[in-house]
Amino acid sequence: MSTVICVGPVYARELTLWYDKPANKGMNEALPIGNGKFGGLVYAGPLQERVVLNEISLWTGTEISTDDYAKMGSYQMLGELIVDVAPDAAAAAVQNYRRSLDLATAIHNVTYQSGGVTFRREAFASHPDGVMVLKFSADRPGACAGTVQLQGAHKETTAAAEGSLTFAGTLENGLNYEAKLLAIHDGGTLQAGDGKLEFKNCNSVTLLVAAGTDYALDYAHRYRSEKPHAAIEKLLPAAAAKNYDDLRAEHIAEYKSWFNRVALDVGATPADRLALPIDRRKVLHAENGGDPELEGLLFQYGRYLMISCSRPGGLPANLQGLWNDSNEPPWHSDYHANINIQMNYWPAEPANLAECHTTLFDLIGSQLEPWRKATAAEKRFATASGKSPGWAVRTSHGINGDQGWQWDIVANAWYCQHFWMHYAFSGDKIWLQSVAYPVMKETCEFWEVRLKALPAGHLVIPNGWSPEHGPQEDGVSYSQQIVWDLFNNYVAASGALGIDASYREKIAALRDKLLGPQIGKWGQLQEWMIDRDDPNDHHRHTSHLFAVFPGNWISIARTHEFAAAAKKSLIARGEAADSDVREWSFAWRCSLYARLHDAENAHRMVQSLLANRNTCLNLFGLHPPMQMDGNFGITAGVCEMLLQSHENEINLLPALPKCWPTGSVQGLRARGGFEVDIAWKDGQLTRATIRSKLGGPCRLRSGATTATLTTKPGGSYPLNAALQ
Ligand code: FUC
Repeated sequence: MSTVICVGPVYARELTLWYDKPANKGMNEALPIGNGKFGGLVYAGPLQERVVLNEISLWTGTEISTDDYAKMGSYQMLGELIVDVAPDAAAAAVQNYRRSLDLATAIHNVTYQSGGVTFRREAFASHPDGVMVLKFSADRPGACAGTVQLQGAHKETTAAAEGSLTFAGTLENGLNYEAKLLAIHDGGTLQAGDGKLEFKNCNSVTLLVAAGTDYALDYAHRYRSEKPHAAIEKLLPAAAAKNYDDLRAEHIAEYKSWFNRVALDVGATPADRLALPIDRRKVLHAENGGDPELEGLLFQYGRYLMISCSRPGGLPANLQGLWNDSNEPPWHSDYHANINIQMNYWPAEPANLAECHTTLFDLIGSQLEPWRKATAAEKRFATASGKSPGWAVRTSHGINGDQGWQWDIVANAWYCQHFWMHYAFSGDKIWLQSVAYPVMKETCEFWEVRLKALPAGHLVIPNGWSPEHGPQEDGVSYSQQIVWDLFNNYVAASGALGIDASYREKIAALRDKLLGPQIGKWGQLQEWMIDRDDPNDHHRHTSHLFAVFPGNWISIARTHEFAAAAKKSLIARGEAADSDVREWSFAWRCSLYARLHDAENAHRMVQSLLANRNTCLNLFGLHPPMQMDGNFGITAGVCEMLLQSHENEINLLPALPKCWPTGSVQGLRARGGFEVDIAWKDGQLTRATIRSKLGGPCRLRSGATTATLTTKPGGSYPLNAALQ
């Protein structure tokens, strides 16, 4: 059975992660649900449902800029929901157990049989209703019984009242938070007592959970606003007034308005493979390939996770997205500015979730003031005039003006690339002028005063660091490339807006004097000004290849020699099993190979990400315990394999691997305000459709064939293999 399911206007293949065993190791095995701000990891034990609850703004920390990581804030766990079902029959035999997460509907399911009864549970996090919903039901009337507990992760006392459980608290930094559960039963009884709810002889029980904090993306009010109590007290009764089927239908419809924008089909998996649970398919595929639907699912998982943890008005996905089962998560589950947070947002524009990208801009905007202050106070940033214009950021930061560990001096410029990207895909000049441009210009002002001239006249960034590799010194390639990217994008931005012409000329001149990429003694792209790269160095970062991806200083078409050197470096960096190459490294390498038009190696990265070394049972990126950058990064990598638009043209299928001979993709976005559908057969483009949002010329490429379309705003242009 090769299932093709209808997901609205387009068709996609099977998109269900399913397992025949409950989750044991939480972060690695439980399945994530989320409405962008509030979500949970669902463990799905047959006789106990446990959901680790998370609220994306539950952070410790206050304004600080320090090298001492420990002093920075940390993302916290909110609490957990525990439902012991059939507590009197814990020993009852369970048969045909199955838990699953359907990416097409964002609904988690559990089914099993016990004592001749089929039990069923559904769970989802609704964005339109702002609540998590869990329904426990059975096919025999009156068969549902159990106890419900809601526990905070900070030693709160839970209050049980008629049909509800509540806990609330205040973190050390004054952040107030609250969570509340309402239980609605059909038939039977429901009683409160001893901090729990107990239900008996019910036909079904529906639990509604809401949570919030008084966090606001607002430095002027020191990141605080209204306490969450009133909002929770509004959300829960409003949701309780609806019936379950309506809550479910509204959730699915709203979720699909995001998810269905892109459909991908890279081939059918044989029926015997498809019939296996994901954990088996994952191992078989990583070893032998042959499961294209799993690769399609991995691509869509990145989109699912983004829709579930990064919604406009909220916070961006942190190192673990939204999901966290500890108050001391690795790296504080922070925003890591030397690759990780950027990688999280690589797929946002091409994979048609641009609105999710705004969470990153809002967070940066809300932190600029404390970052400016910290920059001005930092001795190493003082200039000859004594002033330090602009802002910089350390490698790790939180959401309360707190940042820890080393300055990543070019992260400000890398953040600006995201502002530019958002404009480049949408063409929204009002947003460019009001939001992006001021940040980009201020960042140029930081950089223009601190470049150092070499004797030959080239400009270098002083005292940089190739993350987290080698010495701190002048002219590190990572720094050169990222500042070049900033200047280049700034010049384009001010040109597009027709403003600041003389400053634009100044920045263009500085850009053109920056020391460029250099090719070293073994033909590699140098990581440093000094030709010291070791061909046996398999470090996880590929910072010196920024200019290939996500930058575009180096390209196959324009700078072939440098592209060849970059490929040498990339191959040498490798992915050796005994190296520290991580899940996110594979994702970055995927996009790099795609940009170098090396389809087979790009695909190898996709396949390798599914190896147990790189992904957990629940397909989260495995960087003990987990990290989500690899999930987002691989979605971006697949986009780059199928469509590239960084060279002022839309390149269709620039890195199509042999094992995806026939397929299609609908709804990818390209720079210039285009949306693109592509179909191919036997490795060759068969047709494409370009939808133009803004109008204007559209340059197209398919291999050596090129064409230019004249488009109108709102126009749709079907093309054949000859681009006609
Ligand atoms: C970067 C990486 C590490 C890890 C950390 C959170 O610094 O070098 O591998 O992903 O971020």
